[in-house]
Amino acid sequence: MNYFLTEEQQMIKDLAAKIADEKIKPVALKYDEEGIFPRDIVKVLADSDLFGVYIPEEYGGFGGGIFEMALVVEELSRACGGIALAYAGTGLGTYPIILFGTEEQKAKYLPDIAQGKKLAAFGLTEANAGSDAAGIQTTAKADGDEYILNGTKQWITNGGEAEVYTVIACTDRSKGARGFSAFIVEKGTPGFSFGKKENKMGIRASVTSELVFEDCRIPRENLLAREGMGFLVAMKTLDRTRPGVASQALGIAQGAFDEALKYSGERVQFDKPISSFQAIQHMLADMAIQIEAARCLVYQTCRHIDGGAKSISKESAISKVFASDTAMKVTVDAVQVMGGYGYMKEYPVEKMMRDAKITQIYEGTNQIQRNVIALELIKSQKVSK
Ligand code: COS
Repeated sequence: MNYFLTEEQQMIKDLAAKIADEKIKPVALKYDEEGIFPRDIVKVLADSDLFGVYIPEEYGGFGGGIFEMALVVEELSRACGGIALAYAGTGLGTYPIILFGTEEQKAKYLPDIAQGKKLAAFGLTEANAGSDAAGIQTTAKADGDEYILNGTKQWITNGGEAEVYTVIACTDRSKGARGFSAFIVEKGTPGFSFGKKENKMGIRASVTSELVFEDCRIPRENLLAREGMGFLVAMKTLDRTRPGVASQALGIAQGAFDEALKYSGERVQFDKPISSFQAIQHMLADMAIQIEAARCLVYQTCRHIDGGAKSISKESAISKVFASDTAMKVTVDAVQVMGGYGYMKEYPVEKMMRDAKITQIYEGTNQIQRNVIALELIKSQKVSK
């Protein structure tokens, strides 16, 4: 399908694809097996100016949007969904600053992120606040011209590796969802440390850690937006980054499909390549149908958001659900097409199947996405009455 990308978008996609094929594919299995954070790949992405594609030009970026970010994430994820996360997790941590940062905050943080000198991370989730994001316990107490943060964030992508963290904390418990605030916290701030590093099923080249705040003092100027707007900062960020998860899922699905298709032409059984059997042909066709449908949806959702559409929560959730469910199905089928070999760690589809699972879970489980979609549908019906 020709998606009629602009010349710049095609260039970005091709560049990311080249890095995926030449630099990521050769190390993907090793980094997964050994849980190696891909500092070398981060450097290649930085040297190629890919970190800046979604950052405004005045802060050293390319001036693109969600779509440009998604194109990079898709291509990198085709080779490794875990390695791609150093990049995608930075996007998640950076968007609160792009959306809500003051001139000073943007000027201070975005240029280094655009150049890939600093990675970012987003701290919302806690041990008892996953789907129920409003259940967070981390507090930020105003004290003169500072805030004092206390609490622990859990399962934070890029935790420990990133230099810039956007963190949601409670400033007034009595106000419910309007009692949260968002802050920028820099690595190295006294009272800010990193706890448990998780041992995961998939995306093992990505680091997932706890963020621990113990009387961590940050200057008042690190408050993003206004006090009480933290939940909104989180929700508006996730509305824009869920298509990023969708593109990660899309890339993983494409990577698994490519492997299965290639294998089906090489593997001979009953004196014929298995691609000559209709049972395999139909599986391949179904995989291709789902991937193309997911790509149409993800690309159009990105264009919808970048085009300035007002209502984006439902569309963003739809693309995340569809693409991640597709990734899960396609990777399972890729393993099936490749049979015993597909199940072995020497072949990449086993890893892709493990990597795919998280896309149905993080940045809001697919059940939460369905809540978002259903609530929007019901709301729109009430408005039209
Ligand atoms: N954009 C703007 N405002 C939003 C919003 C959005 N997408 N979603 C919610 N809000 C607002 C609501 O309008 C409401 O505002 P008012 O107080 O003015 O009425 C407020 O935020 C609270 O919303 P709501 O009552 O719907 O909040 P809930 O606690 O019921 O939670 C869900 C809503 C489930 C959608 C939210 O908790 C969520 O997204 N959970 C998943 C979190 C997640 O993605 N975690 C992964 C972390 S990053 S890996």
